[in-house]
Amino acid sequence: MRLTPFAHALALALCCVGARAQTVVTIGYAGALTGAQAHFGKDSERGIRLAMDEINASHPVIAGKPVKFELDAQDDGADPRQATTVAQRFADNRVSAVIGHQNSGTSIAVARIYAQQHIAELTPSATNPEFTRLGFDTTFRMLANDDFLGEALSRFVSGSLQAKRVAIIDDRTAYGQGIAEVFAKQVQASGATIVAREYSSDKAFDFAVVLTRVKRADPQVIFFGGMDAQGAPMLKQMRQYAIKAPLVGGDGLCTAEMSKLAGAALDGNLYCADGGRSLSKMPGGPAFAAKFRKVYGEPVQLYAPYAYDAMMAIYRAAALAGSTEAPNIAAALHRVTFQGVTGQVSFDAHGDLRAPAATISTYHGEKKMALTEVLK
Ligand code: ABU
Repeated sequence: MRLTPFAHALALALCCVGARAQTVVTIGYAGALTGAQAHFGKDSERGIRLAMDEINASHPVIAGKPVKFELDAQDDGADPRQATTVAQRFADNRVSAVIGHQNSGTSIAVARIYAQQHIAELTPSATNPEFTRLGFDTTFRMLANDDFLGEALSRFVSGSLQAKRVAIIDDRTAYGQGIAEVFAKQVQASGATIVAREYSSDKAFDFAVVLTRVKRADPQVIFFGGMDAQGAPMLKQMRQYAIKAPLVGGDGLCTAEMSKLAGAALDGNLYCADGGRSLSKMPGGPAFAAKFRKVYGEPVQLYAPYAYDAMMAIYRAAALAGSTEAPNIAAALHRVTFQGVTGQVSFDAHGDLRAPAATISTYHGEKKMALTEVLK
């Protein structure tokens, strides 16, 4: 049969559109995109988008088919109940993997929903050890957990700061309470005494009652398990009450935002631990920081490089599996190994990093300065 010139052109067009058609692969992301923790959530979302743009620009092909990755970013408000609604939506929409959730409380609350659907849940920021010990093979963490951070901090407090009298406050969240308990156990084992144990919440901004009691106990160090939105006003109020002890805490306090929130009270008065190497020492850190600033006009807060690596891990898992189906990606993530922006990415049987790191930093003026690095 001979085709008319028009039919020939149409057939050619249909053929080539078909050949170039891309399969859209949706990745879910969940974090706080509104509220006092939105700077964390936006930071991670931006890290994921940088990775996704790079992957899509390379015209990825999985199992012989061109694919395009798309992000479905949802606000879980750092709230376990809102996170459950988001997780159900991702499960119903059959996303190929989820990056998140941002917080330990939200990540733990939704882990079963993803496990039942065999959808991988890679958190770039939640550090409570329980998350990867729930018995699911779909939970993955891109940074050190609070067992590692709590131990690094207790060694620093007992060794470098030579503190013997320690006060501990936590915000009663899964993260704040968890890291405070690890720190308490470790620091006592190092010979220090806990002279005050106080509690607050992740909605509090006035710490007058707690700090009055802490001051009476005369600690050499105050440990706070919580986020920068509470840590910064706490630091300011410590100065108002003429408390000379420094504030010590985990990664939730170790952000770029901290210098904006705490202002002059920050200078030399905070020691905090990141769950990885400092940005300048990460293998891809300086290049990532420069690109991030160029694209977004702002510095990295904290978790963007881990979120970037989470997206790269998902892409590599899809390539390894030769599939974009969620269960195949989740299974292949256990075999992924690559040098990411943050360091070597490969997971142990629980889904924790095989080679985590921690960095203890302080702030001189507004500048974050790394003091001690701990590598596994
Ligand atoms: N890692 C501190 C911030 C997130 C969380 O674990 O809740």
